Amino acid sequence: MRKFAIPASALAIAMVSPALAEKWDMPMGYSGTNFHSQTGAEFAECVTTGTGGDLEVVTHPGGSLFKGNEIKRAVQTGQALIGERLLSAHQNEDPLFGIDSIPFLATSFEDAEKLWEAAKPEMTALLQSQGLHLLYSVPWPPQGLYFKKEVNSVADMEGIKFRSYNTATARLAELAGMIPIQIEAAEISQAFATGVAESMVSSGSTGYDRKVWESLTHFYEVDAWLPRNYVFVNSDAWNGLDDSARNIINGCADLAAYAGLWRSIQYTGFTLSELAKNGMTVQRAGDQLQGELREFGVIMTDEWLENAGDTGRTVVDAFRAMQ
Ligand code: PCA
Repeated sequence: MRKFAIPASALAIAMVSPALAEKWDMPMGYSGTNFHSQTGAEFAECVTTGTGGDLEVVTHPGGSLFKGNEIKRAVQTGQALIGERLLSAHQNEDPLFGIDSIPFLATSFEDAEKLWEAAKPEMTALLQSQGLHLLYSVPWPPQGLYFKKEVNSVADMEGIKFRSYNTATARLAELAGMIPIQIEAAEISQAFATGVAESMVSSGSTGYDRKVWESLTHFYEVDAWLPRNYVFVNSDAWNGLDDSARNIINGCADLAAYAGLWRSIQYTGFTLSELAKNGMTVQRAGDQLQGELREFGVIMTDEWLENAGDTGRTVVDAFRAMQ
C-alpha cells in the first residue's frame, strides 16, 4: 500500500521503465536570484544531464508553484515529487527540525556543518517517518538583527513588530518584548513597506534579496545561528527509481551541498557590503545587546533540550564531542 497519492504515471514510469523520460517539478520558497535557488537550479540541471534526460528536474523558485509553507506537504502528498524548504519552519511538528535555530549553539559555518553532521542520522529517520527522503542541505549565512532605528539593548526593542520565520524567531521576539508576525521571505518587502513588520532576524542575504534598505536602516551582526534549507524527495518516488538514477541524484546532491556552502560563505561579506552601499548602518551588535541576547540563548537552549528529549540530547552531545 502506498501512503501517498503519487501521480500513477510518474511512478509507473520510474519503476517499470527508467528509459522513458519523467519530469519532477521542484517547488522552492525563495526568490530565483537567491543563492539557494541558484544552487537548486544547478542541481536540477545536473540530474537532468546526468540521467541523459530520463529524469528532468525543473525548479520553480519564489513560491511560484507552492508557497514556502505549502512545499513540504505538497511533496509528502505527491503533488510535487521533490522540493526545498527552510528546515526549521517545521519546528512546530518536531523540535528536532529546530536544531539549527538554537541561539549561539553553532555560530560559524564550520560549527553549523558539524551540527548538521551530528543531526543528519536522526533527521533522516524523522523525515523518513514522514514519507520523505533527505537529499541535501545548505546553510544560510549567520543571522543578525534588522531595525529601522538604532538599537543598543533589548529595552530598545520593546513593542516592535518583528517578522518571524519559525518558532525560534517568534520565541526570541517574545523574550525581547516584541510582537512576532510570521511572514515568508517572499512577502517581506511589502510587509516592511506597509509597516506590517518593522524588524526581523535574518541574514544579509535575505536583506539583500528583498532590498530591505527601502524600509529599514540598521543591520546588527549577531551571528546567532545559521539556519538551513534542505531538499527532499517523496519517499515512494525515491524508492521507485533504479540504482543508477539514485546514484546520479546522490552525486548531484553532494555537489550541490558543497557549492551551496561556498556560495553562502562568499555571499555573507558581499551582501553585508551591499546593505551598507545602499545606505544601511551595518555593524556588530554592541556588548550590551549581544550579552542580553546570549541570555535569551541560554533560556532557549534549555527549552529546546527539554522539548527535544533524548533525541535532542544525543544530537547536541554528538555535536559537542566534535568540538
Ligand atoms: N533567510 C531566510 C531564513 C534565514 C535567512 O537568512 C528568511 O529570512 O526567511
